[in-house]
Amino acid sequence: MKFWENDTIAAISTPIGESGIGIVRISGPKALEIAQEVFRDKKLNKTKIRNFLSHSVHYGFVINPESGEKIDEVILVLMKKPQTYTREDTVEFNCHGGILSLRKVLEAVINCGARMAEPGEFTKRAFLNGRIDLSQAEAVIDLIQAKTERSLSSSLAQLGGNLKRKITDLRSRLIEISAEIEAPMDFPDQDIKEISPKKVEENISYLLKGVNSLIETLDYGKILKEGINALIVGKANVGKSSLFNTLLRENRAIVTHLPGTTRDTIEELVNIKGIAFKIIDTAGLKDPENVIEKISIKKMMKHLKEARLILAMFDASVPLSSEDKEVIREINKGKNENKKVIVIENKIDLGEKINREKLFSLLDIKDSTKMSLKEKIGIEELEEKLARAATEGLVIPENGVVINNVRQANQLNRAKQALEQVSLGLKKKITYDFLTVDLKDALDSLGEITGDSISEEIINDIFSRFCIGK
Ligand SMILES: Nc1nc2c(ncn2[C@@H]2O[C@H](COP(=O)(O)OP(=O)(O)O)[C@@H](O)[C@H]2O)c(=O)[nH]1
Ligand SMILES: [Mg+2]
Repeated sequence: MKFWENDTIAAISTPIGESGIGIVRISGPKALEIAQEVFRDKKLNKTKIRNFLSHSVHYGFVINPESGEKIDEVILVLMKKPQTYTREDTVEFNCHGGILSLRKVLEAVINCGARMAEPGEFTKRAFLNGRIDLSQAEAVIDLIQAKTERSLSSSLAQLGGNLKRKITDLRSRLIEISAEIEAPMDFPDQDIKEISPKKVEENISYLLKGVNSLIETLDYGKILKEGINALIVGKANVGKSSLFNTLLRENRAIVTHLPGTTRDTIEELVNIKGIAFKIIDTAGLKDPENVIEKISIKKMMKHLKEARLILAMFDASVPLSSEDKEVIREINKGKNENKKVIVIENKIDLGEKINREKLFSLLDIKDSTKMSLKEKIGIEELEEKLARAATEGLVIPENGVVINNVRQANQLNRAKQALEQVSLGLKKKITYDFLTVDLKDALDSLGEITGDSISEEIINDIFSRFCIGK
């Protein structure tokens, strides 16, 4: 894809398959002309589309302009620039959603001079035409892929420009300070007063604070975007699969039958309190290799490494067994500050014979969730604990500005390092002209987040992750 193309593009913008309607979208300087070639009104007459009001809809047909044969009955949606997604003239044909008719409509449009759009090319045009910045364009992908309410509202906020505004604020502060530093050097004869190191230092620390507060939101942003792994562990028959099924039933499964990362697990993505959790259960006794329970516990524990959350289940109705102790040993082995363990005492409907003090001291915990999956006790409490554990210790910004991708994080870290260099330089009292390189570097890195300073390859890389027709 070339950096800048001013031709007219077209694509099927709805999923391929049978559906109520399907949309073929055309954008570019010739969108109206091309649409006119293939569109006929209800009496099959050619109409002057340019005379239609912008943002109006029209009933008619798409025909093959060579043969005159009808392809589909459609609603034409006309949107003249600049108030469109791409800021170019845009026409959308709402067709009957059959695969073949959509392809034929697209083909007719292509034959009349449009080019097949590359993935994300409509959104790329919105960016190149200045309607949105790069952080907003990235929010479009996140919005499409959002699986929970929280990730949806976070990407909507970014699409609304909250990250863009924050970055723009930091950049303009940087530009101001650079100008004040450079002016006396650029115009030595004009007797411009040099800015005091104290004032530079104040500005740099303001900027560092701003950059750091964004970097801190990455962990939360990633959880919103990618979800968090929660592994259920416990001895045989303690109720692991029952818990897995209960969590699925009570909460919408986001993706059914997520392929397990290994053959010995089943995993489902569920939405609990607005956060996506990948709940992992060991496949259990259906797998002949797992019949011997000792092996099963070992296999389960193999997954301890990758899980951020462990749901450790014990049977409250019987004393702790040697198997329980093996589970506890494995959990303790894998413990670290990034891992959280939620302890569940299941089957309380059958009485409580478990030695709770012993359990708490072996695991070094102060609290557990008493549960009966049979009587539906403790499930809401567990869900609240899950949501709390997922976000505990993370910075959840009040203003909603969250970064969630590595590209943005890398640029912020680069800006941070450059600003720290400036700060160091001030302490060492080096001359101002040495600071300007680092100031420029900080400015460029922030500019890459919004797309103000960015290379063609990076832009192409970002938009290639989109789907066709967006
Ligand atoms: N009484 C009672 N039985 C339960 C409870 N939770 C699970 N069970 C039963 O315990 C048995 C084993 O459950 P399962 O979920 O397959 O355990 P897993 O081997 O850990 O996956 C099943 O018969 C369940 O119906 C509970 O809270 N109370
Ligand atoms: Mg099971």
